[in-house]
Amino acid sequence: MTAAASPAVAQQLDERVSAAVREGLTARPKRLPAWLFYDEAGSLLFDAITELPEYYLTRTERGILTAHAAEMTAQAAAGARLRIVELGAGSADKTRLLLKAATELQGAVQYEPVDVSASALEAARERIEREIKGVTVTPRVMDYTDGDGSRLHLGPAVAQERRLVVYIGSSIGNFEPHQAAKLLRRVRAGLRAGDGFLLGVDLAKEEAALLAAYDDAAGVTAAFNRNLLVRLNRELDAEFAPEGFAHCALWNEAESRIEMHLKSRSAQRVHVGALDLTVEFAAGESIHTENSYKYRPGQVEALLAEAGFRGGNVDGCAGVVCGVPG
Ligand code: AVJ
Repeated sequence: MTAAASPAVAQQLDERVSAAVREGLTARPKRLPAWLFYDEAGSLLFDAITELPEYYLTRTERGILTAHAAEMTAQAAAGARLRIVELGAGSADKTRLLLKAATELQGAVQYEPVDVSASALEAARERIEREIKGVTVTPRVMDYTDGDGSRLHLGPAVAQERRLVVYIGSSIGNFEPHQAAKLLRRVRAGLRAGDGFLLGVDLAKEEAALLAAYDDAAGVTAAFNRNLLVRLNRELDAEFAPEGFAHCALWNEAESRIEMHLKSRSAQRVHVGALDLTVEFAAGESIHTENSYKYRPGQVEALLAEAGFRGGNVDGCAGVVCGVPG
């Protein structure tokens, strides 16, 4: 069963999409927010990206979790009972490694995935409860990026329990550094002494490897990028010709980020019906659709320390488990 979004939730999303598209396409340079990628088709395209030979992120993170899930959960539990909360859980595919380790450690575990997609959460709950004995899933539909500077609501703090908040997949890479810092502070404010945080980030590496990961030979990332335009055509009655825009991925060394753009192949005018808006493009003009920040060694640790965590790096890799000082 897939949980359909309630009409009220669907309408809120429509309004959020309209506002973001109007703002982004009237800005100079033009931009669209990366969260717009994830409609149904976009989520499937992203799943396909994670299996591409060039997209090293998912494979690398799965490797780290496979090697260290037992160590990570034991360290986070520190002898107490562990409860796992995951931000932006999506399909929760890699989290299964942690849940398995937690059930091996303590027999049973409570798992609270948080995501904006009710249908993704429901599918994850069904699959996890069926496949991993001992896991009780209580999904929460919430936009964890919402809420200016306030404490992140992480569900009940239960006496004698420690929470491990999991934020993996390099999702934090989509945030500007100051936004990332703010999110970490909000997570910290939602935790108590002794709780833990597991963060998966991608590090800067050789440019060729980065570019290949965001411009794969099979063209899946290009389709993922252009799907934005397909989505605007469907949801906002826009008249984009997706092939009239080139997929473009570039490495911005100064900002340490991969950027994705959709570059107009010609001078053109595109009408967006639902917004009563006509957007003009010069030949070669682009819409900036994503930033994916790649951290430098030491940067995440510094960000975490500033947010009030004390850290332990796992295996010198991209995974960081840290605790709240008690
Ligand atoms: C889901 C944000 C981690 O930045 O690598 C994949 C999204 N964009 N290919 C990333 C993405 C293009 C991805 N994150």
